[in-house]
Amino acid sequence: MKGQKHIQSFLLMYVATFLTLHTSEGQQLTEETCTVQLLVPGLKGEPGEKGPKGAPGRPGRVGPPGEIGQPGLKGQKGIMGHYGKVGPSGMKGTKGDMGDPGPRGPDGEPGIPCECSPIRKMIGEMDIVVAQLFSELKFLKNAVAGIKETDSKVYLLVKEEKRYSDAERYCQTRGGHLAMPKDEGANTALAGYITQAGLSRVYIGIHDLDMEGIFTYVDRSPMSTFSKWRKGEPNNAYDDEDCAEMVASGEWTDVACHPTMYFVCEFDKDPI
Ligand SMILES: [Ca+2]
Ligand SMILES: [Ca+2]
Repeated sequence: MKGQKHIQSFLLMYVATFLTLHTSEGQQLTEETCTVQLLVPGLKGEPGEKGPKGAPGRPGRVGPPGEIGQPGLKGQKGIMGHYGKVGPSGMKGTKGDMGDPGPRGPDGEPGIPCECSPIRKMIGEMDIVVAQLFSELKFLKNAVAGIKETDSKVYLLVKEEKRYSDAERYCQTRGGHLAMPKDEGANTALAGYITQAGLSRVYIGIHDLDMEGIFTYVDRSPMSTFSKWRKGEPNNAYDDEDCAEMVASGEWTDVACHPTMYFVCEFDKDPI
C-alpha cells in the first residue's frame, strides 16, 4: 500500500510538470502527448489467505520492579558466634572520695635536743679547712709545674703578685722563707730559674728593715762574704728601699717593699 501511494504521487507530479511546460510551449504539447501514459490505480483486491505463523518476536524490555512482598515468617535462632576482639581500654574514671582518717599511732621515742650552735661552728671550721686545702692544692700544682733544687735547697717560683711581707708570710706558712742565695751556686740556680720563667725580677729574702743600710737575710742570718749587688746598689733610693729583688742576670737591687711582684720561696731539702 505504501509503495502504491508513492507511485501515484510521482505520476501526478509528472503530469502537472508536463502540463505547465506545454502551456508555455504550444507546439511541443502535441508531440509529447503520444509518448506519455497515465497510470491510474485499479480497484482494491480481495484479502489474501492467512500466512503461516511468524518467527517468535524479540524479548520485550524489562518491566518495572514489582511491589515489596509481605515479610516472611521468622526463622529459628542460630547458634552462638565466636567471641569478638578485645576492645580498647576505657577512659580513666574520676578520683573517688577521700577515706576516713585512720586511728592515731603510738607516741614515738623522745628525740635528742638539737645542738645547732656547735654544728654551725663545725661547718664554719670545715669551710676554713677547705679553703686552706684549696690553697695548698694550688701551691702543689705550682710546685709540680716547676720546682728547682740544689743539693740542699728546693726553690719554688710563686707566680702570685704579693708585697714583700706577704710574700715572706706565704713562704713561712709552707715551712720556708723567701729565697736567700748565700753562695754563687744558689744564686746562679735562682737566676736561671727567673730567666727560664721569662721574668725580669722577683723578691728575694734580703732586707735592711731592722737597720738602714745593714742588709740581712730574712731569717736574720747576716750577710757574710757573698753578695751580688748590681753596680750602684743598694742605693736606698728616695729613702724608701729596704727590700731586695733579683733580676734575670742574677744581680740584686734594693727596692721598695710595698709594690707587688712574683717571688721565690726556698725550702730546706731535709728539714727533719
Ligand atoms: Ca734601705
Ligand atoms: Ca735601689
